[in-house]
Amino acid sequence: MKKHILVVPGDGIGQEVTAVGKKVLERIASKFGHEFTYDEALIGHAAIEATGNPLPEETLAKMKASDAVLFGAVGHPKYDNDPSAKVRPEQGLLKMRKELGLYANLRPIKLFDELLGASSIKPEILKGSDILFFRELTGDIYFGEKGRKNDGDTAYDLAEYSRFEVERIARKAFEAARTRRKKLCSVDKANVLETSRLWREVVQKIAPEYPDVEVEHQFVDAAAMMLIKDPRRFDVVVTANLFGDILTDEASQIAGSMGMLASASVGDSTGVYEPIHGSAHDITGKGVANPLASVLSAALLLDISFGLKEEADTIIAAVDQLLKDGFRTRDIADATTPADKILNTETAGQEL
Ligand code: GGG
Repeated sequence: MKKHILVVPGDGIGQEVTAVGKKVLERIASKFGHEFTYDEALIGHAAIEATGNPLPEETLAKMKASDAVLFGAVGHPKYDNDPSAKVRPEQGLLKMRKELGLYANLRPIKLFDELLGASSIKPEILKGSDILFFRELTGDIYFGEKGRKNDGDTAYDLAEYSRFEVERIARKAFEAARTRRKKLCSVDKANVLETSRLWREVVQKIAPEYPDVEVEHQFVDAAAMMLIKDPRRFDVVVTANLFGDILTDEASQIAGSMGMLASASVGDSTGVYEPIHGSAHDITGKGVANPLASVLSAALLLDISFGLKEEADTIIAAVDQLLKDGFRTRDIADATTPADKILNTETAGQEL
C-alpha cells in the first residue's frame, strides 16, 4: 500500500514522541511491504515562532493533501501566565480541527494487564476496564463566541450545539458500541445546561434505531465519580467537547498514565492521530517522555485511516510484549522496576 503521512510534532515533548511513532510506522512499512512517504509541518508555538501564525496555510494545505497526520502536542508555558496574549498555540489546534472537520475524537482507555499496579486505583476495581470515549471536537464552549465586557471586568464563552452536531457524533458512538459490548453512556449536564438538554434529546431520539445498544445517560459530575469507582461499567462513552477533554484526562489514570493514551480525530477530511497529552515542557528534552501514546496513535492511524488492522494489532502486541518483558518508562515505573528496565523515550522505541 502506498500512503503519504504528514508528521506534525508541534511543541515540547511532541517532537520527541512523534519521532518514535514515525519510527514504528517505518518499521511496519518495511515488515509488511508498504510504501509510506513522509513530510513534516509546523503548528502551535513552533509555528508562531517561525511564521507568527499557530496554523500556517502551508501546514493546513499539507494536512489536506495527506492520507493521515501523525500529530504531537501544542502548548508553551509562556502563554499560561499571559492572559493578554492574542496569538496562542492552542488556536492552531482548534483551527485545524475546524478546518479539517474533525468532529469525532476517539480516545480508547486501554488498560494493559501489566499496568494494573501502575494506577492509584485498586487493581480489583480496574481489572478488565476497556472504555472508548467519543469526545465531540468541533463545537461547545471551545468554539462559541467569547470575549470581555464591562471594560474587561466580565468574561464570557458561549457554549453552542446544533442538533446536527450532536446527532453525527452520537451515531458514530452508537455504531462503535455495536462492535463492542453494546453499551453506550451519554454524558451531559442536562439538569443545568440547555446544550445538554438538546444533547440528551437527540441521543434519546435516535436510540430506537440501535435497539441492540443499551443506552444510559449520566450527568458529568456523576460520570466523573463513577469512572474511578467502577470503570468496568463503561463501554462506549459519548460526550461534549469540554466534558470529554476533562473526563479523558481523569480516565488516563485507569490506563496508568497520560503517556499511554492515544487518540484519533476523524470527520470530513484527513484523520489526525495524537497522544491525548500536551506538550509537557517540564520534561521536554530530558528523554523521559513516554512515547507509547504516540506509538499507539500510529496503530490507530493504520487501523482507521488505512484499514490495516493486522499492522495495527502488531503494534499493540509489541507494546504489550514490551510491558510483559518488564520495561517501563518513568511515568509507569514503580519502586520494584529494576534500573535496567527503565526506558527513556528513545530506548522505548528501540525495544518495540
Ligand atoms: N496532543 C494533545 C494536545 O496537544 N493537547 C493540548 C491542548 O491544548 N489541548 C486542548 C484540547 O485538546 O482541546
